[in-house]
Amino acid sequence: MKKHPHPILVAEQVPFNADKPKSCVFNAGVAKVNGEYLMVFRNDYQHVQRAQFSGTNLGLARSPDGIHWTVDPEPILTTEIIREQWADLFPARLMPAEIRRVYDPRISIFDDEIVFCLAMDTNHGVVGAIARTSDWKHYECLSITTPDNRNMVLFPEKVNGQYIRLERPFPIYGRGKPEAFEIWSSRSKDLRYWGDTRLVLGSEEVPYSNCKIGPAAPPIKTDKGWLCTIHAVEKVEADLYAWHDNWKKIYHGGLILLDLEDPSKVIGIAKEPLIRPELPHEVEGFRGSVIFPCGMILEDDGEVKIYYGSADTCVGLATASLDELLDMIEPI
Ligand code: BMA
Repeated sequence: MKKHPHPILVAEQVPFNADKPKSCVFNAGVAKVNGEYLMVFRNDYQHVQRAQFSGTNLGLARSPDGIHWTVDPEPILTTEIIREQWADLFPARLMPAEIRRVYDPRISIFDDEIVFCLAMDTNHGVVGAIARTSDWKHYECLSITTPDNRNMVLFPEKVNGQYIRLERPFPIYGRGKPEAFEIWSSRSKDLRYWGDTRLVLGSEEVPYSNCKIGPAAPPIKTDKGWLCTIHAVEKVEADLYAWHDNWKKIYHGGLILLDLEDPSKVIGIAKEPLIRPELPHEVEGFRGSVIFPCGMILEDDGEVKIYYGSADTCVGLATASLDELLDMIEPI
């Protein structure tokens, strides 16, 4: 993988929340539509100077080449917008406070419409949401999961007549080990009703993870299978660089290959991390040593662009040829 030495999106490029004591842009979904690159990124900001962030927006950036980005003047999605447009998802007596924030968008294009997967924090748990928009103003909620679930990504096309998603529930009861969450998949005929849920990959099968893993960017189709990025967490003893105390998790980007006909079946895995935190902007930030891919584009010439949240602070870009990535895969 070849990394761009500097982040390709930083908070200083964002026209909103620039006045806040801290503002971060990271975990961005990316799609290419009629030659233009679109990025929906997460923007966490503080109202006042203190350790924790107090608000999260989603912003939209556009680029002619996937490298140089211009950010739209206003956020496209805020907690307030979602509280207003999705009020009927929750009992009226609990709204609007029930929805606390939406974040970590992964975007897909179906029939010229943008379909997002989002994580949504509510007072009754974290849910995965799937939403559709055609104007960046109105967001139709197609489905939400039960808690606790997030990191959902959609496959770019139906497989055997069904939409497929990867997801990462995080159950805390009923298992021998704490905080070891894994990747599951579900299918749907219409993006609304999901079922046929299967366990895809256990965290213990990923050599560079000792706790949790999750789906990263929407997969791309290759002759050999569905190429999927994951994030994989390695807990360490020592404190890592962060803007708060007690940060002890390294997030690596990883790669797996899923069966073309049955994408709930893993057929290969890269035994080494695909993207490790190494560069200054990857190891130092709000949470240092975090690589969190949410976007992947296959170009016509076979180059693959992988966009990742870097240290929960900015957006990084790594590139490789498709052949290079497939060569990393070993049968599981
Ligand atoms: C995960 C998610 C991500 C975040 C990562 C590192 O659990 O919350 O949004 O980037 O932790 O903080």
